[in-house]
Amino acid sequence: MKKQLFVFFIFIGLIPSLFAQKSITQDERMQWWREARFGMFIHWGLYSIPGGEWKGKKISGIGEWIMKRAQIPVNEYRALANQFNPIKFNAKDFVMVAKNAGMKYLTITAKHHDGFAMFKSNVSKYNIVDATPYGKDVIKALAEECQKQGIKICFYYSQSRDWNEPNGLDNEWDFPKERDFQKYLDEKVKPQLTELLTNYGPIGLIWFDTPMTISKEQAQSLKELVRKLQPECIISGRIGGGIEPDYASTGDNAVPATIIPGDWETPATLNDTWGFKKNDTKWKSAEDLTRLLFDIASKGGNYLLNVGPTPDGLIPDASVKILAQVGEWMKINNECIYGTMSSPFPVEFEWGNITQKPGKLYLGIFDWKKNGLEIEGLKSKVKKVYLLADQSKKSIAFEEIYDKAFDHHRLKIKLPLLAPDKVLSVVVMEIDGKPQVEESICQQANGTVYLPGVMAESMKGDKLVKLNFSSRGGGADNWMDVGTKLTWKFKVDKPGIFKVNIVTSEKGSAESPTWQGDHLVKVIVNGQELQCKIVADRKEFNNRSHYWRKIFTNGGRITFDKPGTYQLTLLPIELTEGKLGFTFREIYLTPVK
Ligand code: JFZ
Repeated sequence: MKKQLFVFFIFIGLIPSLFAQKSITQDERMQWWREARFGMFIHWGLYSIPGGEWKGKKISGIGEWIMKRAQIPVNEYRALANQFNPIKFNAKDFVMVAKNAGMKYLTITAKHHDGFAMFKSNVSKYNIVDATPYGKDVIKALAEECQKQGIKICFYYSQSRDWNEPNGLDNEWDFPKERDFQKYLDEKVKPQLTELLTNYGPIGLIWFDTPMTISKEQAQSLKELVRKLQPECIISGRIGGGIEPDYASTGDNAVPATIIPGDWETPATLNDTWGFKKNDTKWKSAEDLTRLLFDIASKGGNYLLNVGPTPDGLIPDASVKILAQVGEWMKINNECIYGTMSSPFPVEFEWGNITQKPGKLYLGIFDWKKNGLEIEGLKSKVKKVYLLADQSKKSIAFEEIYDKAFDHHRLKIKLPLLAPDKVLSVVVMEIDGKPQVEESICQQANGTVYLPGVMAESMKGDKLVKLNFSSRGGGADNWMDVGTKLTWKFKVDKPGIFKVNIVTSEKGSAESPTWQGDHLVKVIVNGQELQCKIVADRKEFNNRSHYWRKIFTNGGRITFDKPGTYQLTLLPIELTEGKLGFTFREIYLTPVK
């Protein structure tokens, strides 16, 4: 009897914990995602059938937008479902492609703007199980396979645009203008999100997109729904309504020029489309993608790389091959990607970039320096240097130099003659404690002084202002007024004559980047004044932001006659009228031999 009473009380005592909501901190929620760094995006839907062509005509633009781009009537587009029969689809193959590339999560379009659900839905018959001859739930198959293979399954869901619903947003070619968006949210979006967050096990994240006019309350109610059903599920950057997402999304294919604090992700294409297009063969090289993966990690971000499966259910061969090549590199070098943090230096280097883990810096070098690499401004004590690809971790010689007069630290690393990897070679530096770097800008080993816009002090009159350099191409966004000026302080230890190169960048859509020049600017440095007109003296492909080139303007010459700390000011005198403004990115001061 006594024992029974004891058991009874134990049971009573446990009741509150049965009802307690397990609360989760933001760091806990983001943990797997920060560790992952690299994921696969899958854009797959009915649009893969036309694959960029409608009634014999090529339709320009991204493949999954064909319904809108060709203004296809709802009834004609819906009929595609009768043909959708991806019999070659095999969830295991999809997940293997991601896994082999070193990707840790997979985000698939559960419903894109066309409104068609790639999962079994009781909310709308317009779904892969009820409306196609195929009749099977590919999302279910993928979710199960991902769980088996230790990959996080995540869902893209278009919460505002729905070209199949009179109350969804954005189909204005086939539906009357008036709509009841709230009704659409209540009757389709929320019930479908509930299905997705109930029937497929734990979901890594929901990738919302193009929020359009969704209100704060509406976006908040979606966030609350996700939190209620799966508190651990991450909410991506494009939920809208000014609602705080769990991480930020950059523009598509946009790689920022510098470190961005906080959690963020660059979604990017392998060619120029997300959804499959028959004629898009503009594949990016595995080399470029690998370098971008490292560069993005160096700036603190995740890389979400897209594949667009064919209507019969295959990831295009070219995509499989490219990702496998990235995977080859990852097999040897993944330590410099998974779970790393951004570089201790605020800017990218001309030879590559840096990631870090406690006690270690990883130099990702794509421009190998057979005469050795010099790092300017690292104050931390270096304990050991070796190649990541070298399993024996054989020490590489290095020298730490401190210039007292300048209070300047320089590290010389004696690299082997041959790069261990043609694409991106990784040098590991073991350091004492947290990395410490000099605050001021240093002249680089090759003599160049690199003055990025983000590192300038920007003033408008006597007020500090903040320019935004995270736009596509990394140029200033919306610099429209002549009142704003930028100033840098920097150390020059190898004086001489220098060329002033003013670099602006293209911006706009990936399909048709734009640029505007003819602005009049002034550069003031060391008692010398230059005035110049921004013209395209040289255009340079930028392997860090593909679609948007750097435009170089030759601004003349300046002299530093002795070593010292100098200051340079850039100010516009006259800005050309127009929407683009002064897309200033950086100044290079390059020594004249
Ligand atoms: C959206 C979609 O419209 C597109 O079909 C695709 O799914 C892509 C991943 O996301 O397109 C966008 C959304 C936002 C930006 C660019 C394209 N943006 O912020 O630069």
